[in-house]
Amino acid sequence: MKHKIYGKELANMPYEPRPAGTDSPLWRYSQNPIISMNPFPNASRVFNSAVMAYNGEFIGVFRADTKNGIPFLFVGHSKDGIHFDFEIDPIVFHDKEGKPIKLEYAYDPRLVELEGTYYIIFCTSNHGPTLGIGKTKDFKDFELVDNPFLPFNRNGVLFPRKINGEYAMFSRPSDSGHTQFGDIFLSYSKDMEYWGKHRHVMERGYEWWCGTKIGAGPTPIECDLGWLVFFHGANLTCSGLVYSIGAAIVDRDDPSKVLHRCGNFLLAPEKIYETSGYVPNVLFPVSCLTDAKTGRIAIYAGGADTVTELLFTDIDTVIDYILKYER
Ligand code: BMA
Repeated sequence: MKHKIYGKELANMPYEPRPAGTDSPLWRYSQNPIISMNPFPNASRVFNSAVMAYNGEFIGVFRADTKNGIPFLFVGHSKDGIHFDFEIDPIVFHDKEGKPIKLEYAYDPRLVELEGTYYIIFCTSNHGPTLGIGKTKDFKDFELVDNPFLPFNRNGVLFPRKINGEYAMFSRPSDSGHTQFGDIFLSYSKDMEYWGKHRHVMERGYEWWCGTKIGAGPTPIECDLGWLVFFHGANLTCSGLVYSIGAAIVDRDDPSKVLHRCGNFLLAPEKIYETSGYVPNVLFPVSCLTDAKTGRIAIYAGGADTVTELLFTDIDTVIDYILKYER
């Protein structure tokens, strides 16, 4: 390996080598999609969901659009990171005093362990879409932080460790609807409740494929060059937005500094489960697993707002590609 992932080993993560005949920097699992429509009672579609290693196995917080169309978050368990058993009741968060909170909706969760607590960052409503921060120690009891961000905001991605002593979070300020603009920003917090020191990180419109908006995806991966950041980029076409996957490397001590940004997308919707579905032409990366020993990376992504799929790469392949097509 030329490059190094700074993180834990994860020998049992799902992985397949790049198939012959492709030079794509990301490749799809041969058995995709891993979660198809109607996977459990009251869930019509599970997509844009987050998975992490947990107690030698895997756990996920899943966005399921329920049978009345409203998205909520559900826990799922897996031995192999591919086949999941879902809990059929949605996560119910409570406030600091233990009082249950009734959310209007919850979607696009990101999941990260930090100092022994598991944080779920997702989109929920506080008089319009904005970021919710949930926390749990055991995936049974879930507390919600008291309205950390103003509306309108989405795509909150928490860094997996403090940076210069503070929590750091990417987000994408937006509007109340299907936002047709959006850059990635960085915010800091000393206590996970009050966020500030906002910095602009990356703009849309760098290239056509991400001309309308961009938003951070999986938890940033710490590597020898800095933080490897996968993100989605959307481009407005005559038949709506097309969502592809991009990547960049930002500075380890100041993630608002972009060191390398790939001009090309890494993967765009091509397969039928990405180009056809509830919302066609959406490939939306949300979480990843990494193995520091081999440099392997697995990405969980939503396909067409309908299914969940797995993609693979490795640290050398992805960094070589970013540097080759750096803009
Ligand atoms: C975004 C979010 C995502 C969704 C995408 C495409 O605004 O709502 O959940 O995957 O649109 O519909």
